[in-house]
Amino acid sequence: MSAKPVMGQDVEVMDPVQQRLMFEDECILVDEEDNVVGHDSKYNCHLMEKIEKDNLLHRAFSVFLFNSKNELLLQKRSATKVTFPHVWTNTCCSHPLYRESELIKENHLGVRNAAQRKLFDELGIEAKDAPIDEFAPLGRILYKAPSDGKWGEHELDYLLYMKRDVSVKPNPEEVADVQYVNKEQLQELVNKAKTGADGVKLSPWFQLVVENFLYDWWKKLEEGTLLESADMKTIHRL
Ligand code: DMA
Ligand code: MN
Repeated sequence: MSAKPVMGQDVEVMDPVQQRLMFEDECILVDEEDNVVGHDSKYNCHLMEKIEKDNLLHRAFSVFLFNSKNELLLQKRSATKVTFPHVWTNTCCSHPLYRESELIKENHLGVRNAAQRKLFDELGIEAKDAPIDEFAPLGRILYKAPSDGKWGEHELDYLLYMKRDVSVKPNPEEVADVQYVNKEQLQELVNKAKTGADGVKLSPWFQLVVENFLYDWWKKLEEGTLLESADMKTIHRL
């Protein structure tokens, strides 16, 4: 499965840090039931042409970090991200890699290890502030989304919840801006994204979570029943 990527012109203009990750990160390929079927470079997994031709689907995670006031931490992706630059999205998104520690199935430990790694890489949140046990998987979604003509996503995405007050030090290579939002503030951002006001855009996966789950999560968070409602059996095809 891991055909050598062809170096195109785009590679020369790609930000060097993001370029390195495109070739060093080896993503986990899964079938639509989330069984591991192989691995391939982050580069290949996000090339729309390859996704369509080989039906490549890879495993991913999306962290939703709330503070003690039940506000959700959002990030704006940096201008140098190859896929979906400049868009507002949930706290942190990335991929568990094809390595032993991130392939562990029990209690979704592999995905949670990856989430801890990336919270530090992207937001400077230290491991002691993001203990593995405190990432709670709430569900899984499967979706496909083009970024521009060339790049896109086709992911089986674990939605991970954590509630904790943390100190954040965004890495400018990854993150252009951060903000905490309550329900009303998120709705304002969603409205702006609809009309394009202030140039606001949302990532497609965050938009799907907002439309399908987030307000219900907020309600359950206020009632204290969110963790009971986790469903790791269903894979929601959105
Ligand atoms: C990929 O995120 C994961 C999802 C859920 C879209 P990303 O493009 O931010 O990955 P990375 O941080 O590894 O570049
Ligand atoms: Mn991806």
